[in-house]
Amino acid sequence: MAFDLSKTTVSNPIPQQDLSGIVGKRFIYTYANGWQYEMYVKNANTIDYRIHSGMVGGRWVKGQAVDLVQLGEDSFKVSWSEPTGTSVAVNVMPGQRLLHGVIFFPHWVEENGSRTVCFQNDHLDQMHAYRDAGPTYPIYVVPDFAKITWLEDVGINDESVISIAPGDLPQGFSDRCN
Ligand code: FER
Repeated sequence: MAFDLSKTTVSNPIPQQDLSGIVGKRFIYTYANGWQYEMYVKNANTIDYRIHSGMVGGRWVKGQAVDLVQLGEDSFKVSWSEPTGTSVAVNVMPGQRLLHGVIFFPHWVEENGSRTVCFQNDHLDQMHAYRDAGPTYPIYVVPDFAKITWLEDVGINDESVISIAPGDLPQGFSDRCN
């Protein structure tokens, strides 16, 4: 059945949810500004990701808690706040191979992005310390569309999908298109 937004009401504004079009998927995408990212939607509440290029290229993260909702038949929204204080909201349209992200960087990341370039899970206390030291403001807002160049269903909760640093992948890994 087609996605049905018509049944929402003031007292029940939440449309029918079917996350099967995004949960268990790995996708690689390049923003209009040239930054290349990879996201694995490990389950309905968790992503793993790698940043292949851009302002904080080389950064990678496992087990980031996210909010994930369906907005339309081919439209999903993933939102979260990082231990660094960076917040992200990504709209994903897998069927259209299209994505729109808005990244909200604290000022300290804009000034010293390389501090966040690591396997974050091994440096959570340090990231929290940087976050709390700031400065937070002004927030650097980066809104951009991206083209999804790779999309595959790899299944849920597979710790091997994102398990090595972006720089340790085989040559050309992120440049493959399908
Ligand atoms: C994305 C944009 C930004 C994304 C992750 C980030 C996995 C994370 C940014 C950061 O913490 O520096 O599309 O997808």
